[in-house]
Amino acid sequence: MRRLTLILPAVAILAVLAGTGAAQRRGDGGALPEVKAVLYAPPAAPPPIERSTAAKVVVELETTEQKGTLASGVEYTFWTFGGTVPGPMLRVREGDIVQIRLTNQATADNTHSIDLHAVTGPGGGAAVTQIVPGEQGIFEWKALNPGLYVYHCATPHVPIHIANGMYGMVLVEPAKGLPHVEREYYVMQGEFYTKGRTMTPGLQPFDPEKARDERPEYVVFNGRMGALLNEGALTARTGQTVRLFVGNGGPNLVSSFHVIGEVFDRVYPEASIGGDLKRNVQTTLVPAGGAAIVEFKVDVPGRFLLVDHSISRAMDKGALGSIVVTGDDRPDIFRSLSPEIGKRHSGH
Ligand SMILES: [Cu+2]
Repeated sequence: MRRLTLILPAVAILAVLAGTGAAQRRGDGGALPEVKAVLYAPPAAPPPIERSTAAKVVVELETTEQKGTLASGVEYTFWTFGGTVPGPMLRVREGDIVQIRLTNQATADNTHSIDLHAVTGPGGGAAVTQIVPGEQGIFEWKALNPGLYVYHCATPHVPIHIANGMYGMVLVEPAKGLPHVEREYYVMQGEFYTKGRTMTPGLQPFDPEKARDERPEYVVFNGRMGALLNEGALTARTGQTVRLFVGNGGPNLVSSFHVIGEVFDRVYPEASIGGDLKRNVQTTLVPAGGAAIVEFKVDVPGRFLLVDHSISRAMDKGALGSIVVTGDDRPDIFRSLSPEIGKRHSGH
């Protein structure tokens, strides 16, 4: 209950920010064909949009509070959009009207909301979606700027909501779409601040002091240690081009995103679409509350590790994923001349 007293003043501030003098004109979404967004669990990205005209895209999203696995033997009570960390990736087209229908699960204990960085409007939507358990908030926004954007809960105390897993991404495709690639995946980094040290077993509560000091026990891709390893690995075949939609929920750390044994052929820096691409990049920065889009052709079979190259996070705190590439060897591109050493080294 103590949390409620913290929430109320800030909600009042957000309500003021929303303003009442804004034009009450109806949006132009009414005339557009209506499309229901299909939500996919990460690391799946929704398929490219095939429409060549605008639509009204209706997104039904539920906030939840649920126990889950943070690492082997470690449990955590995640707060989520749609039951996953990160929440489902949304994909709309530049010019679309997007209707967000946000429902707060009736069994939850906390108010939640959504701030989408793609939104032009008060709080990115958070000013009009502070909803108590069992309530629904609905608003519409026009996707004016193409790009890949983070969304997150913006209910005070905001760091707790984000650190508990309340983030995801929305891709606003440019009107002409993105260039065709064979594989697309959705990867999002985030930190967890647990009372117990990394790998201390059992249900771990959130540690507000560690969050304040920006000292996470876990830094992970897609909500838990090992989410993208072993059976969770991303996959591709040699010769294919892979596009990763990479986000960083934070709440605090900047990611130095790198794929070991690959060079990004193209990077959309800070997930900007329409600006200059960077070419031949080894490591790209993904700010907290920001994103990047990276593309690389996989030429050589093997296991390639995704890391935050602030490397203690990768090796000690979980910021480690993988993409497994199958296909024929390419000795013209890579070959070992010391096969005995290659055999005994099973790491990256
Ligand atoms: Cu929340």
